[in-house]
Amino acid sequence: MENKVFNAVNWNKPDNDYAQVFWEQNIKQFWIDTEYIPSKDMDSWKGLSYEMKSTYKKALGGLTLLDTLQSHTGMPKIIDHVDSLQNKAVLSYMCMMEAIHAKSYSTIFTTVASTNEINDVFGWVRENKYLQFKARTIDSYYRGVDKPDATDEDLFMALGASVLLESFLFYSGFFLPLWLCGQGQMVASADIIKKIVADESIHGIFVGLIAQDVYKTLDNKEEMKQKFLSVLDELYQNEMKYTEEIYTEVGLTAEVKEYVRYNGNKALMNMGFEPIFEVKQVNPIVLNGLNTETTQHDFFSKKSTNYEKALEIVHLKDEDFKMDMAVEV
Ligand code: MN3
Ligand code: MN3
Repeated sequence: MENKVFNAVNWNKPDNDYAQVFWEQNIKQFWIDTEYIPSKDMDSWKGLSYEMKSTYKKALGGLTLLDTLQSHTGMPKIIDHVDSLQNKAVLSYMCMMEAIHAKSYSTIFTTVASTNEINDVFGWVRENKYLQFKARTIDSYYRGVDKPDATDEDLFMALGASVLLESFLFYSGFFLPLWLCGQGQMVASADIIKKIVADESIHGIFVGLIAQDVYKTLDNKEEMKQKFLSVLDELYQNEMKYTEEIYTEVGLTAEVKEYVRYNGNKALMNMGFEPIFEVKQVNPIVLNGLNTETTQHDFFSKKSTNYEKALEIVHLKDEDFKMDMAVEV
């Protein structure tokens, strides 16, 4: 066995000019699903049409699949193959949040849907060919880094796939809760969704920066860029069909497709590439759903104002409980 040397992560010496900033921003954004109260949405849920409920459940089911894949495979594979120990630490934190994301949809489901309905959604996820295509495609690039002869090109494609998942593939699903929230419906559940959107926003930027670092070292940049663009195109075609399948019955297909293209351009920018999709206008109700005063999702913005956790923890000691019983007479 070779004598491999193991390094300890040293945060006193920056690995790059962004890991520290992303570490801090990620921690500022920490949240857990159980601190939200989606049961406030019960009346709103009852007021939705059968078709709208059906689309909502499918949208959340699809999102659950993507966050499951990201927490179990995407982040761990990337963590194992990037060089910087500080980047690995940031990714590990993000990985934990992916598990919270994946769980949080269940927190919404369990409030609004019956056990049978929930089982139907998870069954639908397993059988939906477009969702399975998304997962299979992204997963194949994640697993590419584990080949015995894997190169930096494989790492670049895994990072690129991750950016596509974070910055592009989620948005056909995010559209509906944001659109409903923009009109005052399902608002409490949307607070959870908006926390996820805010997290995915920094995940896409961070993984994009690592991808750009790897890209700089490649000899065949143009070839790899084209390879990335062809994966994007393949997934884009699939997103169009997925969108038609789940949104036609509620008449939102055109708007969702536009939102998908808008986010496709964001994914490209996160990779350091030029936007390629023509976007006329994103449905203002969706942007309204994102931009209520309760939540900010812009990078480096503060924590949302509707959720404040204590960031400074003071550990209590036994002495703290010894009250001074001396009474002045
Ligand atoms: Mn996530
Ligand atoms: Mn993510």
